[in-house]
Amino acid sequence: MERRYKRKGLLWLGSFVLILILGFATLTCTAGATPVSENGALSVRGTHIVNARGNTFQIKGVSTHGLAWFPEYVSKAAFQDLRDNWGANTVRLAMYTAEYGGYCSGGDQAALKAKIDEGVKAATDLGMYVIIDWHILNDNNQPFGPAGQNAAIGFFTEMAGKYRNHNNVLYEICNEPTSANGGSWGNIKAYANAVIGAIRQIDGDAIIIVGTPTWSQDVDVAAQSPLSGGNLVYALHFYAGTHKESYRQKAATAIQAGLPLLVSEFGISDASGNGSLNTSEGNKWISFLNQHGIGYVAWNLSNKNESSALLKSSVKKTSGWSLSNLSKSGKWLVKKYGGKLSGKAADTSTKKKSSKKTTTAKKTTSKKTTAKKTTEKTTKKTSAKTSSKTVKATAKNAKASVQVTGSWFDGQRYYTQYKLTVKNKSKNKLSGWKVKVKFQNAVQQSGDWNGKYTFKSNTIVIKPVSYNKKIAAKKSVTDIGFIVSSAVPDNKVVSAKVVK
Ligand code: IDC
Repeated sequence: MERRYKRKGLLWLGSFVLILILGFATLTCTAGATPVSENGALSVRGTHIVNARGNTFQIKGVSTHGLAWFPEYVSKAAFQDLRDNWGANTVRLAMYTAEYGGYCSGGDQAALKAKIDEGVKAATDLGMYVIIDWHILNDNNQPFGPAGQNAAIGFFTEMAGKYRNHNNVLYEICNEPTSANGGSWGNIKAYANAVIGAIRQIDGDAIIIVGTPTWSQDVDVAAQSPLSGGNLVYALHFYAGTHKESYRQKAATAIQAGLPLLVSEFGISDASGNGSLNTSEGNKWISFLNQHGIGYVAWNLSNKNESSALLKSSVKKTSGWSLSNLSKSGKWLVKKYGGKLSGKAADTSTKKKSSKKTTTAKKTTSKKTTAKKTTEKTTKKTSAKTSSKTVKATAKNAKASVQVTGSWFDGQRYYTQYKLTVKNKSKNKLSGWKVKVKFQNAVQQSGDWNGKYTFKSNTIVIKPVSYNKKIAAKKSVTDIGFIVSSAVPDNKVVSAKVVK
């Protein structure tokens, strides 16, 4: 008898455990559904990107900043936040070809490719789509000329070889063609045919994103004479602070002509990536794109001190962000993407708690005031070191220095990329600055960022932009850079000085 009972008991226990296991497996399967597991390989049909079942699939992505610039945000933990808390299904890996350790301007190519591998692996593990972006911009080293084209073919041949069996990798072959970098539609087409040809020999069906003239705005021009071949989409970029209705009109014209578009980069700042945000134009853009089933990817995942950065500049965390860690752009984006962080339920619960929070907050503020007082005291004590005076920058109180960060030859001219640092040596705050850089021989402007530049024969005068104008005592501004070209090799900098 006893034995029998025992056996029966064991049987019951066994079935119970089995049910538990099965139940858990179904649960984890649903919980484990990812954008890629649900949609499979993407392709292009008509003016839409579609999933494996042929239904319109809207990319909702986040772009990294430059991979050499902010490599710390390329990780599984960060991308998982984008997927689970921000509502993104795609990551774009932006690899500059010229600026800041660019792939074609002396940047560490092996390190850049290792970053891409890391990014693709993270996205693949998370079931997210990933765009490998050849981020041409201010490069006057002719990205559409023979040297640029060969570099792109070499790069994408390698990428396609590695990722041909991935169903989640997209290739973006030229971020933003401009007249300055030689990107007329004719030149882009010739380049695209060559680069696409190279990719297609290895990977027959991955989606390829092709940039369009004038910083990927003239999709209407591309629509008049599209490329042949399947699974191609054309890049449309906008920054809502600058690009409004007339640019949506261009998009509408292109769509009407049957051109498939993807907004592989956008922001709600102005076109510089900085300045005030225009959320109402941003909202108009998103509803326009939703209406047409067009996907979009937001610029940029970093804490850079610029309004298009999606994280607050004070936030040092590289993943595990709360809503309060996000910049205004970031908060707006998460709301648009319907991410968990902006969830309505979460909102109401915080509202209920908020009255409590304010009172505690008040208490902490009063504590803070005492803290402030003590800091004030200490600052007074140390005031011999720094002062609250604001003065103009002179050669005496500030120092300018330039550093070569890359150089190359395009077959005709010699290009050099520089980084400029302006250091405030004094104990006073500087209200502004102006730097003169003198070369041995004449230079031509080929690219610049984060400053206002005047080029004249062999000198460049550089003035700040709004956010790097003031320099606190003993501090420096960095992150300013430019590219010059010379007719002769080895054109050295004679002097870099702070001038009045
Ligand atoms: C900007 C970055 C900025 C960096 C600059 C370099 O936001 O931090 O100093 O590039 O030139 C684009 C480009 C994108 C730009 C962005 C904002 O694709 O690289 O990033 N933008 O200017 N096209 C339109 C705007």
